[in-house]
Amino acid sequence: MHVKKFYASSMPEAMTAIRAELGADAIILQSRKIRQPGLMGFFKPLRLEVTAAVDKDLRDFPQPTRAANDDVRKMRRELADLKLALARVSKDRSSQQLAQTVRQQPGQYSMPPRIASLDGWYNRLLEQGVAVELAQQIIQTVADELSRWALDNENVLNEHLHWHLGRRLKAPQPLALTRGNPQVSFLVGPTGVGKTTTIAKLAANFKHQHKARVLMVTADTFRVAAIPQFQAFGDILGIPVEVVYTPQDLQKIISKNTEYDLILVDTPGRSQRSQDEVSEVAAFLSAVPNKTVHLTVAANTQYQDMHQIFTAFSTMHIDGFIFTKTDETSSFGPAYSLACETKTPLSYLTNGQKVPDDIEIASAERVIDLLVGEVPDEIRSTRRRMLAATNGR
Ligand SMILES: Nc1nc2c(ncn2[C@@H]2O[C@H](COP(=O)(O)OP(=O)(O)OP(=O)(O)O)[C@@H](O)[C@H]2O)c(=O)[nH]1
Ligand SMILES: [Mg+2]
Repeated sequence: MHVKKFYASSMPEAMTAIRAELGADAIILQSRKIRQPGLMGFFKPLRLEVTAAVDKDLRDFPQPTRAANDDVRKMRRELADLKLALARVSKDRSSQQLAQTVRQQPGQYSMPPRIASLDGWYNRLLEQGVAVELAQQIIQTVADELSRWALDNENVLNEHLHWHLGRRLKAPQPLALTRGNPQVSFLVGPTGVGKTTTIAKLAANFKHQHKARVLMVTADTFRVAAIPQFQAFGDILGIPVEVVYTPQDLQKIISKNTEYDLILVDTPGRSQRSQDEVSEVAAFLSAVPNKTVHLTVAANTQYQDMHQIFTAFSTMHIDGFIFTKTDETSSFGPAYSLACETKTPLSYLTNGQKVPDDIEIASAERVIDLLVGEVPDEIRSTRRRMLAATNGR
């Protein structure tokens, strides 16, 4: 058994040093925050002291022991059984409904009581609608990385889980301006999810906060009243508006409006079930070589439907997601799962009908809040440092 203390400013930094020095089998025995030595240490930020150990045979080390052995193997088996049982219940239910089933049939699922803390987290993720397989992976990874002591320590476990939830997300890709070179940005997605409203929110924010010259273009000439709605947003916001009927129209509008910083292109809502309809939108995108494309999905959509939407629209290159209507659901798991599984950045969240206020960049912190609820200040500040160290969010 080789035991060593590591000092770092964050858990990811400590983990990197531990993995480099002790290897992938190292486990964390303990972690605590300590003040830096000397008089001036009082004024400096707290350091993290992490005790880690590595040994091929941990049986000689009675307490704390690695949680990732028998318990976890048993847990893995039970999770696999659970997955099979759930799959049998109904193939087309959302994972949120599946979580409901878990609660209704507790006999089908019993985590070993010795890792009840993980059991609680696992159920919480399922209740939020996180996909079963993803929830299993998250819990499994945490179980593998933390010692028994850490798993029983609520704060350490919570911090670690929050960090894991955040590090699975790609960094958001909000629109970025290059002066003198108009950025053309499309919003695509199913009907009624809030594409036009989100375009208006983005346009107003870029105009007022970034002093950008913004042009709004709509290719939605299908829906009755779509053009007057678009025109009304333009008038209220004082932003010029163009309507295009064909991909060639769009090409012309873009090449003659080079003085703008941002050209936001609205597209007609298309059903993911109709590949023809989606292809019509794709034809508008093909007319513009340099562009960004955001797939707009309502956060209250069922998980299976979200997957279908992503599959149908992934014939276009999707740069990021915009999840709308977060105010209309208390389960953010399907949206979180889709972003993780498709490895696609989650760029914006919208949480209401108000233009321009109800939109924000999807920071990992905000996403985790939506997923697991608001957290105490202490966890929030540690989490912010850990996430910043991981992916600069
Ligand atoms: N609660 C809530 N409603 C929203 C949000 N975003 C948009 N809406 C509302 O959703 C409805 C549809 O919004 P639109 O912007 O017209 O949706 P769309 O995707 O452009 O619709 P189509 O063009 O018909 O495909 C409107 O009533 C919006 O006010 C949101 O974040 N929260
Ligand atoms: Mg619209």
